[in-house]
Amino acid sequence: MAAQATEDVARLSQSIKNQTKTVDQSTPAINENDDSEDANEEDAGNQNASKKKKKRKPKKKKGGSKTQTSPPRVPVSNLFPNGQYPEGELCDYANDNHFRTTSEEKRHLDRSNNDFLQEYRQGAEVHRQVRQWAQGHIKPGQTLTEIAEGIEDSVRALTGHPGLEEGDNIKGGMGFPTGLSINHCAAHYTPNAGNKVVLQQDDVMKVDFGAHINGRIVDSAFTMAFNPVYDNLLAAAKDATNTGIREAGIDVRVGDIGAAIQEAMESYEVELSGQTYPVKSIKNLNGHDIIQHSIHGGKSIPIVKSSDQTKMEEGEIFAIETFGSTGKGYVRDDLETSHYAKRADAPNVALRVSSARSLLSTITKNFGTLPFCRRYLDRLGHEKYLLGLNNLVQSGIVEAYPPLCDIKGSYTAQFEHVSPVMDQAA
Ligand code: HZT
Ligand code: MN
Ligand code: MN
Repeated sequence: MAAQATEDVARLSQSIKNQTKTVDQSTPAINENDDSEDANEEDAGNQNASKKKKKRKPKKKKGGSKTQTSPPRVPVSNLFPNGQYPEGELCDYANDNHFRTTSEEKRHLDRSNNDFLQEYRQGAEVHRQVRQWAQGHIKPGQTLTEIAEGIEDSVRALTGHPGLEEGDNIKGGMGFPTGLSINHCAAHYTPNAGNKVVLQQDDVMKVDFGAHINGRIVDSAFTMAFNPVYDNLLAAAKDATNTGIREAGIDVRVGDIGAAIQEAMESYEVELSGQTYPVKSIKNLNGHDIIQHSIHGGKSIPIVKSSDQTKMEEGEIFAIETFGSTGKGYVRDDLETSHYAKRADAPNVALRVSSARSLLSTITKNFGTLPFCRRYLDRLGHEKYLLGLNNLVQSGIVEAYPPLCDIKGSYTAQFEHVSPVMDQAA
């Protein structure tokens, strides 16, 4: 498989100079950390695989390990002691008329943006290391619960925020619940307590998780399949997402990005048991901008042709995500809800249900407006909270995000990366 653009937040060092388009290539001068997709997974995975047997193996040096463990447990801040995280992959915009500011103004912007860029780069490094471990270790036969907990324990360890002390999860940790959506389900499925679902050999699973540092959410997803019959479906969504990243840029209309994404996506077809299916862009799923502590800033990036004239603006951060489907190309709410988030514009209403009041206090202290799931309430020790939670949803304080599924029997694939839109010409 060719190297793909997989840097999460990768485009943090985007230059808009007239260079060739480099979404699928690393650019050695700028990008020293191309994760070259799955190429590193064996290394990443096997490092400590035989830890228990090889007792005579040389001990780690004093002063902390400089390599990641498997499963990942070493905070990335230990691996990058000088705080300089990789800048990620450079990607030139498809168009080149994006110079907005003078060099002097740019230097000022670079400095004032530096903290937030550093936080994004740290979150991206956490995502990259956890993703590489997950890609090498997720296998059919595992339960969704163990897969989700494996990812979440890793993200929390690598951010250095276990998230059990009050307020710790606001400083860093999971940016939103680990989506593990299978087959016709495209998004927002994660197991609730007691879920016994086991990943199957012929499943197509979207793994969508977020790492955040100080509310800067790295939102990135990939799709796993163990049967090569789905290769074209995955390739379609990967191509479509990379196309979206290439098209993104200052003053670009989001409707035009949607058209380019759809064209890439729908140039693929998949053959399953002798039947040929055109790959469709799921027309009611979108990419989105991200603002601090909010997974959705208010702008959406369509993945089909659209007349939406909204423009991307300099300094905005976008999650470019695309979904391909062999079904209707349209999702609806289905199955039990697991994902929730306190609304940024939550009304200040008097709550008559006492369990709703105590739950809201927990949500506010531990998640703020970051999305959470029922398992995250369980691990904080909350019990029998469903009535209270539903009351918060009914009161308009908390928003429920039910799983989004196409028709039964269909298959969906997703890829997603964060793409800052910045004029950072050095
Ligand atoms: C909502 C709740 C979550 C944002 C996109 C998404 C996963 O579909 C505007 C456009 C996590 C994320 C979100 F718990 N959603 N990205 N990754 N889901 S969205 C959306 O609700 S809002 C798309
Ligand atoms: Mn996502
Ligand atoms: Mn997203």
